[in-house]
Amino acid sequence: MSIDHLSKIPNNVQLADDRRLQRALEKWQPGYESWWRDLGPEASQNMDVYLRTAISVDPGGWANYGYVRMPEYRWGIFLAPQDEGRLVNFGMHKGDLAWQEVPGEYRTDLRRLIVVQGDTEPASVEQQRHLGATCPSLYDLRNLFQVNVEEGRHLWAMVYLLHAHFGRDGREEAEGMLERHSGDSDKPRILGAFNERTPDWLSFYMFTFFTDRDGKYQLASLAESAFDPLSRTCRFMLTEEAHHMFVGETGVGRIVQRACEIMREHKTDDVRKWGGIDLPTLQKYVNFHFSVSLDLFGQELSTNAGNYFSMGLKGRFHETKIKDDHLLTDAAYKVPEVKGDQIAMTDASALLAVNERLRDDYVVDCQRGVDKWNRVIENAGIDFKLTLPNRAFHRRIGVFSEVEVTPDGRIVTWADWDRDHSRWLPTDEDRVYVGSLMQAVTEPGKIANWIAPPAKGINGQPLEFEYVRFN
Ligand code: BYC
Ligand code: FE
Ligand code: FE
Repeated sequence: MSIDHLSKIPNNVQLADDRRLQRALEKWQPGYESWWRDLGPEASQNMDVYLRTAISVDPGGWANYGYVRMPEYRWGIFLAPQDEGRLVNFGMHKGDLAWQEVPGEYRTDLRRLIVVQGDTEPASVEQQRHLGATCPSLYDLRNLFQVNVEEGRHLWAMVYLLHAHFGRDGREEAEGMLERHSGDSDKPRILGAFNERTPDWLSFYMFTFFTDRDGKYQLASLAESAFDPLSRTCRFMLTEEAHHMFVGETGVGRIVQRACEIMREHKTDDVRKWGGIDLPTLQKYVNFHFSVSLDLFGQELSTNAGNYFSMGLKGRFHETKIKDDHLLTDAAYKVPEVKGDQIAMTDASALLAVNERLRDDYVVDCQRGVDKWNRVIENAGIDFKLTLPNRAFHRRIGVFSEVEVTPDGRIVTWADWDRDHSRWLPTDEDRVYVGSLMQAVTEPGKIANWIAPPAKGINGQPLEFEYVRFN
C-alpha cells in the first residue's frame, strides 16, 4: 500500500487523488493544531521527545522511533489494508460484501458511533494535559506524550471518516470535536468518564489501564463493522492501543512493587510515612476507575446496541470467533438485575444484551491485569490482594445507577453509603496525599520514590536514555 509522507497530512488513503477531501481536511487541520497548542500537553512546545510515529501499516514497519519536537508531530491517516473479499459477518446483512460507502438508512447511526468514538480521543488528551509538569521520570514523560499524540491521531482517524463519508454533517461534527471539552460545564465531552479529572500519575496509570481498555473493546467491536473504512481504521488503532494499556498495567504494577519494597524494607504497613502509595489507597483508585469505565459500556439492555448489531454497524468482541448464528434473533444472554435488595441474574434477549456481553469480556481482561499485580504482592510475601469491585459498585449508568452497592456486592441504604463510601473511593485527603508526591523528576535515569523503575526501556534503549530533551 502506498504511503504519502510528503503531503501535509501523511496518509495511506490516496488523499492526493481526492482534492476536495484533502482541502476539507487541510481546512480542519489548523483548528486541530491550535486545539493541541491550547489544550494538548502543557509546556511541551520546546521538548524533543523520543516517539514512535506511524509511517506505515505493515507489520513491524509502523513503529518508527526518533526524536520529535512535540508540536511538529505529524498526525497521519492510516487504515489497515483492505481485504477485497471481506464479508459482513453478523446481523441481517450477514454474508453480503462489506460496504465501502455508508448506506443512506444507516447514516445517522453510524455517524453517532463515529462521533462518540472520536470525542473520547481529544477528551483524554485534555484530561492529561497537566501531567507533564509532575512526571516521575523521563521514561514516563515520554510514554505520556506517546499516548497523547496517538490519541490525537485517533481523532484524525474519526475525522477522516466524517469528512470522507458524511458530507456537510460530517464536517460539522468534526468541528464539534474541537468545541466540546473535558469537564466543560456548557459543552462537555459526551461520555461520563471523559469529563473526570486525571490530576495525578496514579490516576493516569489507572485511566490507561481501565479506560483505554474500554477503548480496546469498543474499537474491537467497531472493527467488526460492515462499514469497511471504519473496520480498517479501528484495526490499525488497536495496534496503538496495546501500548496505552501497557503503560497503565506496568505503571500501576511499578507502584505496587514500590509499596511492597517499602513495606518489607521498613517492616511496616505505613507506606505513606516513607513516601509511597499504600495498597489500600491503590484499591480505592481501582474501585473508582473500574466503576466509571464500566459505565462506558452503556446500559445492560440497549435497543441502540441491538439495532447497531442487527444493522451490522457494531459487532461483538471477536465476532467471527463466536460459535453461534451471529443474528441473535432468538438467543438469550444472562444479565444482572436488581430485585428488591438483591442482585440477581436473569435471561434476556442476547441482541439487546450486547453491551453487557462486551462488559463481561472487558471484566475478564481487567482481572488478568489485577492478577499480575497480585503476583507482585505475593512474591514480596505480603498478605494483601487487590480486587475488582462488584460491577454494581458506584455505577451511574444502567440498572445499578438506582442503588448504592458495596464493593463486595451488597445493596445498602443511602445512609450507609454516605457513612462508608470514603472507605471505598479516594477521599479528598487521599487525593491530596497522592498529589503531594507528584514532583517532576527529569534527570535521565532517575525516578520518583513512589514508583519502581520499569523492567526495561523503550525500543531497546536503556533506562538512563534521554527520552525527552528540553530546549
Ligand atoms: N456516559 O442505549 P444505551 C476510547 C447514553 S473509549 C454518558 O445503553 P448505547 C478511549 C447513550 O449514549 C471507547 N452517556 O447506549 C479510551 C445513550 O444516549 P442517547 C469509546 C452515556 O448507545 C481512553 C443513552 O445513554 N468508544 O476509545 O447502547 C482514551 C442510552 O444508553 C453513557 C465508544 O464508546 C456514559 N457512560 O451505548 C482515549 C464506541 N453510556 O443515544 C480513548 C461508540 C450510555 O439516548 N459508542 N450513555 O442520547 C457506543 O458504542 C455507544 O454509544 C455506547 C453507549 C457503548 C457508549
Ligand atoms: Fe484512542
Ligand atoms: Fe488509547
